[in-house]
Amino acid sequence: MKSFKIDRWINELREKGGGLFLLLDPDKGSPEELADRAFAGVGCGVEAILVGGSLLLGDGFEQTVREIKKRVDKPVLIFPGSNFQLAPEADGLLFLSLISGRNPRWLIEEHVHAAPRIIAMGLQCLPTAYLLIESGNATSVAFVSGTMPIPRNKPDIVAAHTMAAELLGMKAIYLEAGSGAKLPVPAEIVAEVSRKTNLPLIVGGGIRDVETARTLIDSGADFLVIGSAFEDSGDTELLSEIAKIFARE
Ligand code: 1GP
Repeated sequence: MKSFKIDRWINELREKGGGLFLLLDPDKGSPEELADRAFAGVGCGVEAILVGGSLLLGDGFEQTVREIKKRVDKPVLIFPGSNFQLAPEADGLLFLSLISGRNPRWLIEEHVHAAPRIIAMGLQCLPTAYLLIESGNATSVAFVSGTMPIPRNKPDIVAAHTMAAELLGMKAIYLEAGSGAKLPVPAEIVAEVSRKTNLPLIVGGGIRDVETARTLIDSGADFLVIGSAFEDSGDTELLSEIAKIFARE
């Protein structure tokens, strides 16, 4: 994928109707097992593999990205939980700034530590506004980042954040309920953000069934991210069914 350009790729995919991304946590299996899972995901129609997690306990991150790259022909993108999650073989990186929070570490500090290595590795970045939405349970990302998610019943507050992100020049929005969230991002929030901003809109956290996926897509999500549901069950049918929703003829 030498000619791969991450911002062009996501905008072209969005114009074609969006797509499903599969998130793999590098701590949840050996590099080979995760590569198998990525391969299965691509077989179900996922458009990209995201690799990352809030906490990285093992030391196999680079190896995991390398193994996945050997097995799939879709972009392998880093979804970094910290500046330690970098790998030169990745096709790109969601350069996340946790703008729903007020913790400088996740707004800019991790980025400062990562930037020289990102440039040295030649990794392409998609500057992404990352927002945590309250999801009915405590999630790793809220705990680890030490930030308070935005209340579920405040679409206007979420939209104001995403409007600011667009004015700041960010290139994508990720609305996050948190991995294993009890409740996914509310459809009303997705709809409000979709109305008020014009950036590729990624939604993830707590998506476990086709109906939820359909509602989020109908509300304006361009991309959905599934992690736990596939990690827990290996249910390829679920991934295929959700991937098919995007194939609007
Ligand atoms: C987490 O949005 C992703 O960052 C995916 O969440 O694991 O709940 O699918 P799940």
